[in-house]
Amino acid sequence: MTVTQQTLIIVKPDAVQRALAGAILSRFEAKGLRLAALKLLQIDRPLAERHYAVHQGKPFYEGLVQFITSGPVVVGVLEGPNAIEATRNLMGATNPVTAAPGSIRGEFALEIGQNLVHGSDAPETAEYEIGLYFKPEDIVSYHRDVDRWVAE
Ligand code: DAT
Ligand code: MG
Repeated sequence: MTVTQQTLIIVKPDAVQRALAGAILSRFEAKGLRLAALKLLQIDRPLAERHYAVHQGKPFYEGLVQFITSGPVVVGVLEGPNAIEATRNLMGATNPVTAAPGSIRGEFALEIGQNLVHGSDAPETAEYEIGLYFKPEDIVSYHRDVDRWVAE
């Protein structure tokens, strides 16, 4: 079933440092998803802890927080039909070694700790994560003329 959704993406510090931010955003745009919000910032520790709260206590948690706070990121909201699952599929599996060729992680990354991109994994997660980075008035929900050529 097609349902219009919003999802949060983060172009992670490794992607910004490797000058892949534009290429990664392009993939989502080319898929047909709309950017509904976008900004560059450096995530601080309290924000990282809120973002990755579900992973607290896992062996990789500390490294994950260190990594996501290590440099600027580009954070955005994508909107469109089935945006959450479409974004996750474009990202590829969490471990880039097994991520499908053609996916962002499959094409551009090699290590789970530096896997370039984040995308919300469910509607509730998306709502929570969007709220961490954007005020309601920062999000611009709109339609483009081309949208009717992407989804009926
Ligand atoms: P995803 O980013 O695909 O949603 P996740 O939510 O399970 O994956 O984990 C969040 C991030 O934590 C992931 O992008 C990279 C890191 N991570 C997950 N599992 C890991 C592991 N086993 N070792 C090291 N880092 C890991
Ligand atoms: Mg996740």
